[in-house]
Amino acid sequence: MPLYLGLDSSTQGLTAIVISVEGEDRRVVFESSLSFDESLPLYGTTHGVLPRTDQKIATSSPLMWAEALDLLIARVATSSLDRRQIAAVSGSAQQHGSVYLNAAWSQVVRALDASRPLVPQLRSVFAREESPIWMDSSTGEECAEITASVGGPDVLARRTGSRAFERFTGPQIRRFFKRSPENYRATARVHLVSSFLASLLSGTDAPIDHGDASGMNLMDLATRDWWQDAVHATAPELRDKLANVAPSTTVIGTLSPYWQGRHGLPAAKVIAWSGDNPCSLIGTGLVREGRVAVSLGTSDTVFGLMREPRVDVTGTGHVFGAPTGDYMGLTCFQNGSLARERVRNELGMDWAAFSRALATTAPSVRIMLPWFEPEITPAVPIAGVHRYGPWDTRPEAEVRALVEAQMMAMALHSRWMGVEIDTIHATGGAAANRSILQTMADVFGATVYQLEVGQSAALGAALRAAHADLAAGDSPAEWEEVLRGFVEPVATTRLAPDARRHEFYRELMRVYAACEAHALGRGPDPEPLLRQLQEHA
Ligand code: XUL
Repeated sequence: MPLYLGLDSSTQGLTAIVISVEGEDRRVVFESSLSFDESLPLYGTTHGVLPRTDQKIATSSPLMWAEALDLLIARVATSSLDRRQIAAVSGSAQQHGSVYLNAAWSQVVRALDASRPLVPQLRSVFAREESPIWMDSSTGEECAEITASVGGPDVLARRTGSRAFERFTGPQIRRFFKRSPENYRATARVHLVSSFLASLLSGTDAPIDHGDASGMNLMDLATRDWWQDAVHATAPELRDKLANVAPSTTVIGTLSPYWQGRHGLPAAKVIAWSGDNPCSLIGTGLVREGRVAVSLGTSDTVFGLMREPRVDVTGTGHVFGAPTGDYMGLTCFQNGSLARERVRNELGMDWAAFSRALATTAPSVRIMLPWFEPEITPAVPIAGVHRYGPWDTRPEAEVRALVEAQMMAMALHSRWMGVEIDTIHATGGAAANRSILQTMADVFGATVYQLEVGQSAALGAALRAAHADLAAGDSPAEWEEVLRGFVEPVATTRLAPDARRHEFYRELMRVYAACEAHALGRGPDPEPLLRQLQEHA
């Protein structure tokens, strides 16, 4: 019975899911996660991020990601699974983060020695010890330079799927080139987190898949290849330092002798890795246009499949390649679970009390802009929480204001996708919290479902492995067939919107938009609007 392994290297940890996809016996047979902070404390990360001296800079350790892979694969190999049945492996990783490797890399990765752990063998391959990750917002200057060089934000958005974003890999590479020209010169290969880990598994210099490549401001969405103008605008001689791009379904090789010799795994196929959001698209079952998923993780994201790339020229969202060969629209918010956790901690609550706070309060006319960290959507370079309206200082009111703000921001800033949202598949850690999901249903005016498997990125990676393995054999299967039984929304978890509350939120969202504009210096004082709504309510 073939087994498929999906890995997800997220901001805060690494997860493995193994599925069995045999006839009607379709289930998750293994699931395990580790937290970087807890399992690998020597690296000194907090929530997976290295100590920060500047709120705009966020980096992590590629060596730590590699060590986590070694640790978790050991867990898979020593579990009660029949590991010889693993037929294919794929993965998911936090998007945009980049790994800078020197000339020794390609040889070292090909010749990893199974008698020694991974980490000491990799110490000498980095041209940069730290990897900038998606939370980094330090490249405003580089974004402007790249944008100007290619002919403006609209051109960049139409060609690559996004205007220049600080966390995208192109601007990050440019900053590295400008700040550390020597180390940039010593860089033979720039990988994404996804293609770096895929390289380690396959013992090759893996390609970057279309899904993750479209988070770089470097790939042409139409040709699905590097776009020369953007590559030139980013840094000199960059083309040679970039791996090839390839469809997400590409079989890039087999598990290298290292994994076979050290952990007793078979020569399973390694399928190109992708970003966590493209993998979650599969893991939430969104292989047709129409529905969206909301992922409540370290970042909160709203995404859905698109048949044709409808690029957002207003500059809020992104169009990425989808693992199905279609496209996906996505809007990303930085103040996701860490903001929820922070408010919960400050109020001295546990998650049960946090949920109770939501369940026992009613919406009212006040607005919080929850920018505890610099925000991606809308672009907020300097962190700062703003409050409008008569402030209610009760802890439960603070919780409600935060969650309502997050949901209103998501509803407002996903309108560009042009999808009438009536059904949402909720995923990510906080999707376990039904009070948060009820607020989501009320704000969006949509029915919200939870999914059987919460770890949608790792599940999506495992399902991609299954799909690619079947496609490479005698019995290729449609995506729907591969997904069947894993991703259907669970009917009993259905949360319907409260019509009266939704009516209220539609009004409140107009006020929210006005508060956002005001806080960003782009609109008048929203107090009259707030008062008007109060009188009306
Ligand atoms: C998406 C984004 C985040 C990361 C973190 O554009 O930046 O969702 O992928 O997981």
